Amino acid sequence: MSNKTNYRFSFGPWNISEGADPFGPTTRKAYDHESKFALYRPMGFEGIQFHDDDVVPNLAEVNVTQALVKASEVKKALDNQGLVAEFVAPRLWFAGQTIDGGYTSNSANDRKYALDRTLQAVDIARSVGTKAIVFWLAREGTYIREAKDVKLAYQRLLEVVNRVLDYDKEIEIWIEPKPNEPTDLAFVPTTGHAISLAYASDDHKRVKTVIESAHAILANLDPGDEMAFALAHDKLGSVHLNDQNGLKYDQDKSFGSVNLRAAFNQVLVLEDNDYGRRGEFVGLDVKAMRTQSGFPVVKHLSNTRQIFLDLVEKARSYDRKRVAAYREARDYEGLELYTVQHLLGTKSTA
Ligand code: 3MF
Ligand code: MG
Repeated sequence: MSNKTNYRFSFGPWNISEGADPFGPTTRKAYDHESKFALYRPMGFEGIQFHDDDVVPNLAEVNVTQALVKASEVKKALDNQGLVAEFVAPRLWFAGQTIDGGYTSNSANDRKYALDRTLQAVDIARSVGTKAIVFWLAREGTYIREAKDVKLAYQRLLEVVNRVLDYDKEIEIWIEPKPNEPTDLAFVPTTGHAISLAYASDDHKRVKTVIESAHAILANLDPGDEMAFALAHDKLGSVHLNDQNGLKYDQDKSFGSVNLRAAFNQVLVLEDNDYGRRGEFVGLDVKAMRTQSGFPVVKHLSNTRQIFLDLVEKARSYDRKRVAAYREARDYEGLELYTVQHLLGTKSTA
């Protein structure tokens, strides 16, 4: 029997969306941004993942002081509802200054915009009550490889990491790797890249990763193995659980909905390594199907949480002694049948 962590769950407001995709408009009415906060506790969630402009929606139009006042107000609203901010991520993929990326843009002005906005995101994070900022390096990459000097780009990324660590001595940076989309070739495509950036930094203990299942699958890697690798370095800041049907666009499907066994193995890695005992969240990053109607549409979130908890039960009842015996005998065929039947809830007579 492994640990009995009571998992805490989080998701970002963008996970309640209107169904637009690159080929068609919205299919659902927008649900008021701040009203979303009231949906969290009743569904069993207590953490909110934020982009900087999810905290301060009109970020580009307000001055620095106004932004922090707004962030403190949001903090109070969260306190009142028993919620906490898990992290704040600077949204460096929307503004005109980030068309060619931020930290790795070929334009010095754009790079300055990205750094300034990131330092502001740190202040917003502290005001809303979290010490974690997430770098999802959306447009840090290229559409054609000749467009940027890649070695220089990695040096620029490291410089930004060090600037942020120096700017706030308590802040943690969690890098969320992704191999492609929106760019063709992304810098920091995998957990290994993120962790080597961490070790190259001035204070590696404050540089960790967020591992999103779908992002690992898009890199043709196993999400559970990526999580285990980060845990082996004590660098799993958070997870973004979801699922992905092969090497396509980023699908953000409900956790376990495509590959139940890979989902089980992710839960097993988290369970067996006491993930969550220091307050780490089980974060979700799931999108409802465009076909789904309702107001608000949240089943994909509650379903994913339930599937995770069901898999925790499966992980806790997985007979570790039996597993050890199969390993000892090197009977992996036997281990496979036991594992699959454990998931199916069936029992073989063989
Ligand atoms: C993109 C993502 C993002 C990040 C988010 C926080 C829209 O594939 O997964 O979600 O998770 O920006 O870093
Ligand atoms: Mg994500």
